[in-house]
Amino acid sequence: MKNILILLVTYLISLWSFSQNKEQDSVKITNLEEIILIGHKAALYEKEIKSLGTVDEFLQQSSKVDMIKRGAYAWEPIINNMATERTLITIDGMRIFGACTDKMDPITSYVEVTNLSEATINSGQEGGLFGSTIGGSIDLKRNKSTFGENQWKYQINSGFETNNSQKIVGASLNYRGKKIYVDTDVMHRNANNYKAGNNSEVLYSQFNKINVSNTIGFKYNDSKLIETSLIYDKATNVGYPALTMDVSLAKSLITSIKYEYKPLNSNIKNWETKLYFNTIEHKMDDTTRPNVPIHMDMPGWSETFGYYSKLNFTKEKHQVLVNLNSFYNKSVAEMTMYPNNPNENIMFMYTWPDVRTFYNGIFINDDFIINNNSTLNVSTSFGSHSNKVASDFGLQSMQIFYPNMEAQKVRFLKSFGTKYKYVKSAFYYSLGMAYSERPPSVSEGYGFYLYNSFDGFDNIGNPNLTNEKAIEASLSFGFEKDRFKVNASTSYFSFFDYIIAITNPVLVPMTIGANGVRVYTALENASIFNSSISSEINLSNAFKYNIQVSYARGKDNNNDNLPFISPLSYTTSVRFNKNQFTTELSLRGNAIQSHYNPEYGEDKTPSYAVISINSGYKFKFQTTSFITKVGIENVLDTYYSTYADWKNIPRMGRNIYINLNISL
Ligand SMILES: [Cu+2]
Repeated sequence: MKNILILLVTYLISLWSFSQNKEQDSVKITNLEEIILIGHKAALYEKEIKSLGTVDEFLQQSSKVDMIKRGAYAWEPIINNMATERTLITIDGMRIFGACTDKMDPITSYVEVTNLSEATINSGQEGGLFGSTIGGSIDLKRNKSTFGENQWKYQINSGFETNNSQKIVGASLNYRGKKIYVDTDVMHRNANNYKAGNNSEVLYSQFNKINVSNTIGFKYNDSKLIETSLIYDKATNVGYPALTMDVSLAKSLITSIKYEYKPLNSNIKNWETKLYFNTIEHKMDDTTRPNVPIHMDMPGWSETFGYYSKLNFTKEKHQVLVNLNSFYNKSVAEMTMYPNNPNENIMFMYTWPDVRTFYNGIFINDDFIINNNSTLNVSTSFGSHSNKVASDFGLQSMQIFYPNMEAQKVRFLKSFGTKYKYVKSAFYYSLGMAYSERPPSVSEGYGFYLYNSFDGFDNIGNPNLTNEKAIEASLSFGFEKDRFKVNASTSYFSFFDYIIAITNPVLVPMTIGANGVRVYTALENASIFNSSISSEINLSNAFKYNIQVSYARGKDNNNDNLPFISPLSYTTSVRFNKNQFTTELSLRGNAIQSHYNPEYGEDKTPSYAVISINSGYKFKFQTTSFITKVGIENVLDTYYSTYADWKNIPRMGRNIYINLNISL
C-alpha cells in the first residue's frame, strides 16, 4: 500500500509539472499497446519466427505474455503473470468462453495463424475495452483483404516438424474487388507424441486439428461496409500428457456480422458495430489411458451471443473511443462416473451447473494531447454482470454447501485508469495508475468438484465471492537513437479480495486419490510485481542484437508466494539480414524458480537454457513468391521444464522444422 501511495504522489507531481509546459501541439499519440504480427504477415516483415508456428508461439514473443503448458497443444496464455480468470482474450472484439472445466481450451486454441494478422496486447486495466480484466488483454485480429482492383490470390502453406512428425497443410484463397472481398482459408495440423530432450517420448501428447475460416466484406458506398466472418475449428484426439484425461473432441463455430461506418472529412473516424455468436463443444476422454481408477465422461458446452458498438472520434485535442458491449453466455459441464463394480450406481453431476452470464458495459477512453511532448490518457468502464444457475439439479447440488444460495447474483463492475506519456527527442517515459475489478469466473463461482491435478485438490466454487479488485501502478521508460533502442517497464498490482482456492479440511474429495477439497475464497490482499527490460542494437546494417529480460514476484496475504509467477527469464538473439536472406541464433532461458509455493503444487524448477537457430529465404519466380523458413529448436536436445509447465511436464527436445508458403 505504501508503495502505491509513493507512486501516486510521484505521478501527480509529474503530471502537474509537465502540464505547466504549454506549447503548440504536434505530438502524435503513441499507443502503449504492443502489437505482434502473426503468420504470413510476420513472415513478410522478416520476423524471425517460423511462419507456421502456432498462435501460442507467436504470442510468447511478448515480454508480458507466457504460456501454461499441459502438453503440446492449446497452451493457456498468462498476461503479467495472471492466467485466464484475470485476463481477457478476444477475437476481433468477440467474447468467447472455453467449454472445459480444466482449462484445456483457451480461446487461442480455436484459431489458426492463417486466420490472423496480428495480436494487440494491452497491459492491465487498459485492456478493458471489451469487458473487465485485471491483468490485461489480447485481441486477436483477423486477416482480411482490402478493396481494390480485381485480383485473385492463392496461397499454399505447408510445414513439417521432425520432433513430433507434425504435418501442416493449408491453402487460402483471396479475392478482392472494388466492392467486395472474400478471404477463405483451410489449415490442417497433425502431430504424434513429441520427444523431450534425450529422446524420451512424452506419451499422450499427440494432436489433430482442422480449421476453416471465411471473411466476406461488402462496401455499398465509400464510407459504409458490411463484413461477415466465420471460423470453424475442430480438434480431435488431443493428448494432454500433464493431465489425467485427454480430449476426443474440441469444436468451435465462431460467427459474426459487422457494420462499419467510416465517414470522410468528419470528426467521426470510425464507428463499428458487430453482432456475434459462437458455440463450443468439448469432450474429455480417459479411455485411451491405462489403469483409470474410475471411468468418467466429462463433456462441456459454451455458447455466447454478444454485440459491441465502438465509436472513435476526435474533438480538438481529444481522441475519444466509446465502446458499448454486451454478451450472454451459457456454460454447462457434466461429469458421469462409471464405477468398475457394475452393482454400483452410475454417478452424474453438473460440474458447471448451466450458468448463464449476462454482461452489459461501457468503456470510454480519451487520449488528450497536452502539448508537443506529452499526452494524457484517461479510461473508464462500467458494467453490470449477472450470473444465473439455470439447472435446478445444479443449484440444489451447490446448495449443499450454500443453503441460502439464490439462483441469480447481480454485480457491478467498474474500472478507472490514467496514464501520462512524455516524449522528448530520443527519450520517453510513461506513468500510469489504475483501478480495476473482475467477477469470479464460472469455475470460481459455481464449479462443483473440479479436480486440479496440479495441487491434487477437488475445487468447489463460491457464489458469495465479491468482486476481485486491484490497484495498478505502471512505469515505463525508454530511449531510441540511431542504432540503439532500450525500454524498461514495470507494473505493480495490489489486489483486494484476491480469489484463490483454500483447503477446507472438513470436506471429503470426490476424486479418487485427491489430497482434499479446496473452496474458492477471497484473500484480503495479494500483490504481483512485473518488470522487463529489452534492448535492440543494430551492430551494422546486416547484424542486429536483441535482449529481453523479465522478472516477477507474486505474494499472498501471508507474504507467501503466489503460484505460476515467472522467475528471472531471458531471451537473446543475434540476427543477420541481407537481401532476401535472414538467419538468427537465439538463447532462451530461466533462472532457478526459487519463489515457488508447495501449497499450490509447485516445486523448485531448475534453471534451463536452450539454443535455437533459424533462417529464412524469400524469393520470387515469375509471379510466384516463396517464403521458406528452416530452423532447429533446442539444438542441444536439452531435457527441461519451466515454472509454467503443468506438473513439470518436459518441453520438446530437438526439433527441426521447415515451413513453406507459396503465393500465386
Ligand atoms: Cu477438458
